[in-house]
Amino acid sequence: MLDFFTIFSRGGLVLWCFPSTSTLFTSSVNALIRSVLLQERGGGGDAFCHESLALRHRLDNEYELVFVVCYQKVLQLNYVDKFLDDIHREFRDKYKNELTSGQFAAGFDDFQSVYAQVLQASESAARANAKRPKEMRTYVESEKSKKTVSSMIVGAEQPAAASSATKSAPGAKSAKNGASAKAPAKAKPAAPAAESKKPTEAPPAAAGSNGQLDEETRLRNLERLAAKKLGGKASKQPSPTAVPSTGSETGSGKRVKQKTVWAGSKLSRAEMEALDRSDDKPTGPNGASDAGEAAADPALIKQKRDMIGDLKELSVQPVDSADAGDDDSDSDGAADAGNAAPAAGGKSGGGGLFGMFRGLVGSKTLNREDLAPVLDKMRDHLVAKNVAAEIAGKLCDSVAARLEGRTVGAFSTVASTVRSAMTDACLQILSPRRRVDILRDALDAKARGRPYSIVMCGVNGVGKSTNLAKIAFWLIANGCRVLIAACDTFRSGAVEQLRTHVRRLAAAYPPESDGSSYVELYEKGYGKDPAGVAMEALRYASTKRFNVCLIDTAGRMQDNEPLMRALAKLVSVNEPDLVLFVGEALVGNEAVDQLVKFNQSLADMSQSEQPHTIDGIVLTKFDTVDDQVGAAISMTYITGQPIVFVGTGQTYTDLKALSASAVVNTLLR
Ligand SMILES: Nc1nc2c(ncn2[C@@H]2O[C@H](COP(=O)(O)OP(=O)(O)OP(=O)(O)O)[C@@H](O)[C@H]2O)c(=O)[nH]1
Ligand SMILES: [Mg+2]
Repeated sequence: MLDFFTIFSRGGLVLWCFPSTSTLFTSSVNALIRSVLLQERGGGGDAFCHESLALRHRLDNEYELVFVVCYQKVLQLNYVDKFLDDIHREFRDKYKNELTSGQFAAGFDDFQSVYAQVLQASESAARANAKRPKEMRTYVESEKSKKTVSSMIVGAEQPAAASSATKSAPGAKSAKNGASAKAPAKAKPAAPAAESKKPTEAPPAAAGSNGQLDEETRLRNLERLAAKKLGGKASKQPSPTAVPSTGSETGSGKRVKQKTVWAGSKLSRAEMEALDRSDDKPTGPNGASDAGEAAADPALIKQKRDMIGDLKELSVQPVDSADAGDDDSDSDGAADAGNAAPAAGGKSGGGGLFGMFRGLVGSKTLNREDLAPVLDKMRDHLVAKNVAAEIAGKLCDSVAARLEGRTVGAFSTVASTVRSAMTDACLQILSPRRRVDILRDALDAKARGRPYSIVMCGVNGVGKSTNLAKIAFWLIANGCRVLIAACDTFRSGAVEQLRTHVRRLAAAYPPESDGSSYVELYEKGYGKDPAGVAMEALRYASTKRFNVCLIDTAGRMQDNEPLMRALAKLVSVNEPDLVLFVGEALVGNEAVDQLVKFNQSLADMSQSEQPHTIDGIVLTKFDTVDDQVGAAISMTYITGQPIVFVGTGQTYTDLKALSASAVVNTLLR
C-alpha cells in the first residue's frame, strides 16, 4: 500500500529507497523538506499532503537521518507510524557500525529483505486489528479530553491578556493579546501616538493649600476661560514629524466624551480634519492646509536622506542586566546559534528561565523525559513573549523531535541544548524561503515601463494606510514615482487620510521641472467597488508612467464574508505583483486566525484558477511591544512568508527591515 519509502541524511545523501528507480516522488519529498523540515513543522506527527500524496517522516537525531514514507492520501493507513518506528529501529540496528563510522559508500542494498519483512508484519498487524471488534475509547483517548487540555493552555494566558490591557499603549488591542501570566512585568513605553497628543497649554493654576484660589489666580483663570470661549485654543502643537492620530484630549488636558460618529454618516469639515491622522501639521493645529506648510518641515527633508537605499534593519534591544546573567551565552545571536552554550560554573545563582535546569547531564542521549520539563518551560516562555499558544506548542514539539536521541556533550545542559535548538528553529522560520526585494522589483518595473503593484490588506486599524505612506516615502526617496490608490471606499475619512499623506509627500518631493509628480493619489470617493477603483488606478499608473502603484484597502475582520469576498475579487481581478498582509505586533493568538482566514479567503473566494494568496507581511506597531516579539514568529510560521517591513512608529522613517537575529535574541531572552 505504500508507494514510496526513502532514507536520506540531513546533508541530502539518499541512503536507501524503494522502489529504487522511481523519480515520481522526488517533488513531493522536496516539498516535505522545504515546507516541513526546513520550517520547523515536523513535530506534530501529522501527515504532510502534497498533491495526491500523504508523506510521514521520522528523524534520527543521532545519525542525522530522515525516514520518509509516501502513500495515496485517500488511504487511511493506520500502521504507518508503527511501521516508521520499526523500520527506523531495524535500520539503525543493522547498520550501526557503518552509521557510527560514517561509511555510507558501502551501500545498504541488502536492506530490501528487512524492509519487506517489516512492511508485511505492519500490514498483517493492521489487518488483524481491523478485524477485532472496536473497543470503547477511554476518556483520555477521546477528542473531548484533548480539547480540554488545549483550552486549558489558552485559559492559562487569559490573566496576562487582562493584565496587559492595563499596561499597553492607547489603541492597543490588548484583549486580543495572548501573552501569558508569566510575561515579564516591564513598564512599556507609551506609544508615540499618546505622546503627540500631550497638550502644551499650561494647566489651570493650582489651588492654594487651603483649597481656595487667590484673587490673582482666579482672575487669570477667568481670562483664560474667556479666551477659550472665543476659540483661542491655539497653543496645541503636535510633534513636527509624527504622523498624527485621532485624539480626544482637550487643550486643558482633560478627557471629554466624544460624539459617536457612525460609519457612513456625513462628516462635517471639522470632523474630517479631526480624522486627518496622516499629517504632522508642523505649523497649524489642524495640519497642512496647503502643500507649502509640509515643504517647510525641515525634519521631513532630513528624513528623505535617511531613507535612501535598502531599509535599515531593526536594532537589537539592549539586554537588561537582570536578564544578561541568564543568557550571556547567546548574546552573539545568530552566530552562536549552532553551538550549545557551555554550562559555565560562574553562572550560578541566576534565576530566569533556565536557572532551575542548569545541572550538568554529562555525555548522554536525550530522551523525552529529559526534554519535557525544559520544553514545558520554553513553551510558557514563548507564550509569555506573545507567540500564539498553538505555534509555541508546535515549535516545542518540533525541537523535541530534533533533539530526541541526540547525544549532548559533557559540558552541555539540557536547557542550553534546547535553547540552541530553539534559536536555530526560530532563525530558520524567520529566514525567508524566498526574498521579497521590493526596491529591486520596483526599479526593475521602472526599467520595463510598467507599474509594480502592491495591495495592503489586514484587519481594521492595524496601520495599513500609515505604513503604505511610509513605504511610498521610502520608494520615492529611491527614485520611484508612486501612485497611491484609495481603494478603502468604505471607512469614512480613509480617502482624506491618504490625501493628507500625499500632500505631505508631494511637498517633500516637489514635481520635476517637466511637471511629472513623484506621488499622486488616485481616488474615486466612497461607496465604489474597490476592485474597479484599483483597476482604473493601475491603468492610470500605466498611462502616466508611475513606477509603483500602492493599493490601500479597507480594514476587515477575517470573518466578514462579504468584505473578504471583495478583497479576493480585488486581488484576482487586478493580479497585483504583491499582496502584503498588515498585522500588529500586539496580536497574540488572534494572529493564527487572522492569517489562516485571510489566506483561505483569498484562495477560496478567488475568481482565478491560480489564486494569489499572501506574499509577505508588514508587522506594525513593533515599537509598542517592548520585548514581546512573538507575533513575528507566529505570522511567519503560519504563512511561511517573510516579514517584508516592520513598522516601528508613526513617522515616515519608522519603517525597518526585519532582523531575524534581533528578534530571536529578544524572544529567547
Ligand atoms: N506606534 C505605532 N503606531 C502606528 C504604527 N503604524 C500605524 N500606527 C498607528 O495606528 C493607527 C491606525 O493606523 P491606520 O494606518 O489608520 O490603520 P489602518 O489599518 O489603515 O486602519 P483602517 O483603514 O481603519 O482599517 C494610527 O494612529 C497610526 O498612526 C506603528 O508602526 N507604530
Ligand atoms: Mg486605512
